[in-house]
Amino acid sequence: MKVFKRTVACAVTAMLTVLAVVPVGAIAAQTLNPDGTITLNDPDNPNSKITIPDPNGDGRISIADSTAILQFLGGFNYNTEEESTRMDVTKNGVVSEADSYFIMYLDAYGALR
Ligand SMILES: [Ca+2]
Repeated sequence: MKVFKRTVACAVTAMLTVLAVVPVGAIAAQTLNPDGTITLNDPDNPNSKITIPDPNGDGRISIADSTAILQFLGGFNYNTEEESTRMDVTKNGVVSEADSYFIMYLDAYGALR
Protein backbone atom coordinates (compact mmCIF):
# COMPACT_ATOMS: atom_id res chain seq x y z
CA MET A 1 0.00 0.00 0.00
CA LYS A 2 2.88 2.33 0.81
CA VAL A 3 4.40 1.73 -2.64
CA PHE A 4 1.04 2.45 -4.27
CA LYS A 5 0.68 5.75 -2.41
CA ARG A 6 4.21 6.77 -3.38
CA THR A 7 3.51 5.84 -6.99
CA VAL A 8 0.36 7.93 -7.07
CA ALA A 9 2.17 10.81 -5.38
CA CYS A 10 4.97 10.66 -7.97
CA ALA A 11 2.47 10.58 -10.83
CA VAL A 12 0.50 13.53 -9.49
CA THR A 13 3.72 15.46 -8.86
CA ALA A 14 4.86 14.84 -12.44
CA MET A 15 1.47 15.94 -13.75
CA LEU A 16 1.46 19.11 -11.67
CA THR A 17 5.01 19.89 -12.77
CA VAL A 18 3.99 19.66 -16.41
CA LEU A 19 0.92 21.79 -15.78
CA ALA A 20 2.98 24.40 -13.96
CA VAL A 21 5.26 24.80 -16.97
CA VAL A 22 2.63 24.74 -19.71
CA PRO A 23 -0.27 27.22 -19.75
CA VAL A 24 -2.78 24.50 -20.61
CA GLY A 25 -5.77 26.74 -21.26
CA ALA A 26 -3.96 28.41 -24.13
CA ILE A 27 -3.01 25.22 -26.01
CA ALA A 28 -5.20 24.56 -29.03
CA ALA A 29 -3.79 22.73 -32.05
CA GLN A 30 -2.58 19.11 -32.22
CA THR A 31 0.27 17.85 -34.37
CA LEU A 32 0.93 14.16 -35.00
CA ASN A 33 4.70 13.50 -34.92
CA PRO A 34 6.48 10.77 -36.96
CA ASP A 35 7.18 8.79 -33.77
CA GLY A 36 3.44 8.63 -32.98
CA THR A 37 3.50 11.22 -30.22
CA ILE A 38 1.20 14.23 -30.31
CA THR A 39 2.30 17.81 -29.78
CA LEU A 40 -0.32 20.17 -28.38
CA ASN A 41 0.53 23.65 -29.67
CA ASP A 42 -0.52 27.12 -28.64
CA PRO A 43 -0.99 28.98 -31.94
CA ASP A 44 -0.50 32.30 -30.16
CA ASN A 45 2.78 31.29 -28.50
CA PRO A 46 5.20 28.96 -30.36
CA ASN A 47 7.13 28.39 -27.13
CA SER A 48 4.06 26.95 -25.38
CA LYS A 49 3.64 23.32 -26.34
CA ILE A 50 3.70 19.86 -24.84
CA THR A 51 4.41 16.51 -26.51
CA ILE A 52 2.75 13.40 -25.11
CA PRO A 53 2.27 9.84 -26.33
CA ASP A 54 -1.00 8.83 -27.99
CA PRO A 55 -2.47 6.15 -25.68
CA ASN A 56 -4.92 4.58 -28.14
CA GLY A 57 -2.76 5.25 -31.22
CA ASP A 58 -5.48 6.91 -33.31
CA GLY A 59 -3.37 9.98 -34.12
CA ARG A 60 -5.23 12.41 -31.89
CA ILE A 61 -5.51 13.13 -28.17
CA SER A 62 -9.10 12.97 -26.96
CA ILE A 63 -11.15 11.75 -24.03
CA ALA A 64 -11.01 8.31 -25.73
CA ASP A 65 -7.34 8.17 -24.73
CA SER A 66 -8.31 8.72 -21.11
CA THR A 67 -10.69 5.78 -21.44
CA ALA A 68 -7.97 3.66 -23.09
CA ILE A 69 -5.71 4.22 -20.07
CA LEU A 70 -8.45 3.17 -17.67
CA GLN A 71 -9.07 0.07 -19.82
CA PHE A 72 -5.34 -0.69 -19.70
CA LEU A 73 -5.37 -0.40 -15.91
CA GLY A 74 -8.39 -2.69 -15.83
CA GLY A 75 -6.57 -5.31 -17.89
CA PHE A 76 -8.44 -4.84 -21.16
CA ASN A 77 -6.54 -5.08 -24.47
CA TYR A 78 -3.26 -3.11 -24.69
CA ASN A 79 -0.83 -5.85 -23.81
CA THR A 80 2.40 -5.01 -25.61
CA GLU A 81 5.36 -3.10 -24.21
CA GLU A 82 4.89 -0.39 -26.84
CA GLU A 83 1.22 -0.01 -25.94
CA SER A 84 1.97 0.24 -22.23
CA THR A 85 4.64 2.88 -22.96
CA ARG A 86 2.03 4.96 -24.79
CA MET A 87 -0.20 4.89 -21.69
CA ASP A 88 2.41 6.73 -19.59
CA VAL A 89 1.28 10.23 -20.57
CA THR A 90 2.92 11.89 -17.56
CA LYS A 91 6.23 10.19 -18.48
CA ASN A 92 7.07 9.13 -14.94
CA GLY A 93 7.62 5.46 -15.79
CA VAL A 94 4.34 4.30 -14.24
CA VAL A 95 0.88 3.97 -15.79
CA SER A 96 -1.74 5.03 -13.27
CA GLU A 97 -5.04 6.86 -12.99
CA ALA A 98 -3.04 10.09 -13.01
CA ASP A 99 -2.28 9.54 -16.71
CA SER A 100 -5.99 9.30 -17.41
CA TYR A 101 -6.76 12.32 -15.21
CA PHE A 102 -4.13 14.35 -17.05
CA ILE A 103 -5.98 13.90 -20.35
CA MET A 104 -9.31 14.66 -18.65
CA TYR A 105 -7.72 17.86 -17.33
CA LEU A 106 -6.53 18.84 -20.81
CA ASP A 107 -10.03 18.20 -22.18
CA ALA A 108 -11.76 20.12 -19.38
CA TYR A 109 -9.65 23.19 -20.13
CA GLY A 110 -10.31 23.05 -23.86
CA ALA A 111 -6.79 22.02 -24.80
CA LEU A 112 -7.85 19.09 -27.00
CA ARG A 113 -9.44 20.97 -29.88
CA1 LIG B 1 -5.55 9.02 -29.23
